[in-house]
Amino acid sequence: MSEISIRGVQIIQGALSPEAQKTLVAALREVTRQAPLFSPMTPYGKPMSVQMTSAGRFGWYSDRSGYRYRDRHPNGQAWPSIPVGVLNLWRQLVSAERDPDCCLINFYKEKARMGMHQDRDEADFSWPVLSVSLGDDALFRIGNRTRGGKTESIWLRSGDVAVIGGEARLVYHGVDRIRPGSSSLLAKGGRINLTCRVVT
Ligand SMILES: O=C(O)CCC(=O)C(=O)O
Ligand SMILES: [Mn+2]
Repeated sequence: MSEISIRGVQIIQGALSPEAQKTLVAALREVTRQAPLFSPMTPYGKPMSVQMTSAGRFGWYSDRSGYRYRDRHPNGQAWPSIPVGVLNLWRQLVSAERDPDCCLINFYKEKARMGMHQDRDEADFSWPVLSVSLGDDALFRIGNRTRGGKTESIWLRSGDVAVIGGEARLVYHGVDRIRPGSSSLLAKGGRINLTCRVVT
């Protein structure tokens, strides 16, 4: 385990052991069984390349009406609970006082990417965002608190965890690409990212 900070984003490399990663993936399979992955539409009318679902009180959602949180999956059911392994990470690395309201589950197939954006659909930016990487490596880009300017990139690997809080809470960030086949954690390949946030 080693820790680095890039533009205030704290990255804990190797935070999850291979065993812990496997346990988490099994729990996530149960979440996606109840709340299947879907490809949200951007407000601009293009489907995202990343597939998503959520666990927790709220799930992140997007369509023609914009980005927001909803209390149910598009199938009409409440979101499943956040797996305890994720809650434990949050309690260790972010807060033992309050659990996250949302654990967004992003799934990247080989060509998926995520454009530069801020996480800003939450009510209180004093709460950090916790981000967990599982499966194939991802080239994560970190920019500034306003769009544009110089950026720095880092390859996030399976088991790495990032805490995006404090001065870094509103930095632009995105995923340029994944490195297909770089991990054997997921039988069919790809990358899972978990993004936990306090919403209200
Ligand atoms: O996949 C990642 O590492 C980042 C995901 C992200 O930024 C988000 O879901 O807001
Ligand atoms: Mn984000």
